[in-house]
Amino acid sequence: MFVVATAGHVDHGKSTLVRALTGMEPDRWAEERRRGMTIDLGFAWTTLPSGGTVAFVDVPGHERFVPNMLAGVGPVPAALIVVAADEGWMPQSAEHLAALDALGVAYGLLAVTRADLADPGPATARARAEIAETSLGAVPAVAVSGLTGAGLPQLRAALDRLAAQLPAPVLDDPVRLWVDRSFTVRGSGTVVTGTLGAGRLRVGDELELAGADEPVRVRGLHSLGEARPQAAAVARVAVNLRGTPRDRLGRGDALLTPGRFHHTDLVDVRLAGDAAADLPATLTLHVGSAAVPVRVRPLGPDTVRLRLARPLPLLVGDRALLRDPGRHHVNGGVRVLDVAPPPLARRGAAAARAQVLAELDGRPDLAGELRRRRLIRAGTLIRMGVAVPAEPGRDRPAFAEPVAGDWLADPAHWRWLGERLTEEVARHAREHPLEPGMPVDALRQRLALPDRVLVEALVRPPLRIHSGRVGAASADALPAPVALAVQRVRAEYGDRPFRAPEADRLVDLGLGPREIGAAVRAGALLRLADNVVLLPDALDGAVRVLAGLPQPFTLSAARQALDTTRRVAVPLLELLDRRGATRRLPDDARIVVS
Ligand SMILES: Nc1nc2c(ncn2[C@@H]2O[C@H](COP(=O)(O)OP(=O)(O)O)[C@@H](O)[C@H]2O)c(=O)[nH]1
Ligand SMILES: [Mg+2]
Repeated sequence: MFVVATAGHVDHGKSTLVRALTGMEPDRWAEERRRGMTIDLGFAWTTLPSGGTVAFVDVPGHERFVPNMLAGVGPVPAALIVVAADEGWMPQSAEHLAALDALGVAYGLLAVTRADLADPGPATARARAEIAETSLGAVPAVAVSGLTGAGLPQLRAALDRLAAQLPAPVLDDPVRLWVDRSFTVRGSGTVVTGTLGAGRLRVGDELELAGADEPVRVRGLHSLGEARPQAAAVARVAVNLRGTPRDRLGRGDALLTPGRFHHTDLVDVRLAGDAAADLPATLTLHVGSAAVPVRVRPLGPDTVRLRLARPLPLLVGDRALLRDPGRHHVNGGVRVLDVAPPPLARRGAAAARAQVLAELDGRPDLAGELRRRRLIRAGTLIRMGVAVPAEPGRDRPAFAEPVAGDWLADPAHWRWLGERLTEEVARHAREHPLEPGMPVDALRQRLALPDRVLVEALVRPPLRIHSGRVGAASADALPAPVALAVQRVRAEYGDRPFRAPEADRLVDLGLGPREIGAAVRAGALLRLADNVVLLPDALDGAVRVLAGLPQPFTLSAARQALDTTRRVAVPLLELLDRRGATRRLPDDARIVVS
């Protein structure tokens, strides 16, 4: 289905045109029919020559009802702009076009109506020139008469061509259905309607409703007047909700895929339109079908912070518009840059923030978010509209690998935290020499980390966690028999550090695979291969010895210098290669990397 919203000045023939195209009555209210004027949104649909369906959201043109118009066009990506041949370009032609431009609507069509009353040429030329200046660019124009039916076949064909241009909807995206109407159907309960722009809905789905504690359940779905088990974007849908009172929701609310949206009453945005400094302190933010009063705080020349009167489920990159209801003025389009911006408490924070915002363009950017937020859960980012590759693999860069649980960290910040942790543990050991390490929770507070699992993930050998404390792993911390065995290795091999105990000597010492494993985890032994272990300080010693050799050196030269056997020398050099201390050359000789 292809959904298009009408736009244009009052009495220019929008509703007449929708009626002529669909045979349906877009003016639903008795008052609208009595006054011959659209007040609220109307809905109608028809089949196009291609066999596809077009659904119209017919909007009111009168200046008093611009907020209703905005609720209709907000979620719809294409517009049918209507201008009367006999009246030409009028104030709400301009205001509606400014709104479409502010929302970044890029697909449209011009219908010059009432062509039976006047030459459509001048109105067409003026309207096309105005539209060309906006996000819609050059649009096709068709002269029509809703009265005589002239031009309607051409308009249908043009609608078909427009439908073919629209990008395919993303069916895997979460649902955010902005409610444009809600009513009660006897025997069924509450029904809401909206334009489903992405994702799918099925009968039985649970959805989130802002402000409701419980999820709401889809009891029935209608699209184009028929009951359906499911609906896929793009579609006009009517959703029957189980057990949700009618007064719980209305226009401007949104039904959401649970857990996928961040409700926010504070956003930083970029403006296209009036300069930030020229905006009044209070305006109305229109996004989706919602209209919410906002307080405006200018930050940069074209960036502002908006405090919303009620929270909305907004995502980075969302488009919205700011309007001054008193002046009938669309102040401009808004691109959401940040839906969870930092507080601006310190002196100079606003200026610093303006600099950060100057770099943002509203395209979700995972690396940038991590750099700015340093540490954040993947789920939190996803709820802000920042995609995080879920599966390890080709598409997931290293910085998108969780450091613990679903926590992501900026790599530089994570390294810095690791260093801080080591310092704190060392300091604690100096101040409390008799304690067996620093409590994990004290470290968590010291490093201001939001979750214990982060502390645990930062602990690396030679540090380790034991009984809720982080301390230096030492032979003392090992089970007594293992500690004793390691001490004997040290006694026997301390003066020939590159000689590894033979397998039967290990057995004599009581060092089986499990004991060796414990000693290695504690950092008391270094395992080169099965049954080949050295004392942990051997690595640095080996690099010093090898650096003293003429470079490059052969395996045999290394073995002799280290006074050891191939059994040790081969895996030892391979380990040094892996750690980047030595490099193997094509001819199998090596050099020490300084
Ligand atoms: N002669 C003529 N009158 C029209 C045409 N389209 C609309 N009208 C009349 O113009 C008035 C306003 O039309 P309407 O569709 O309600 O305008 P809207 O406010 O843009 O929805 C009505 O009296 C219509 O009958 C047309 O193509 N030719
Ligand atoms: Mg109308």
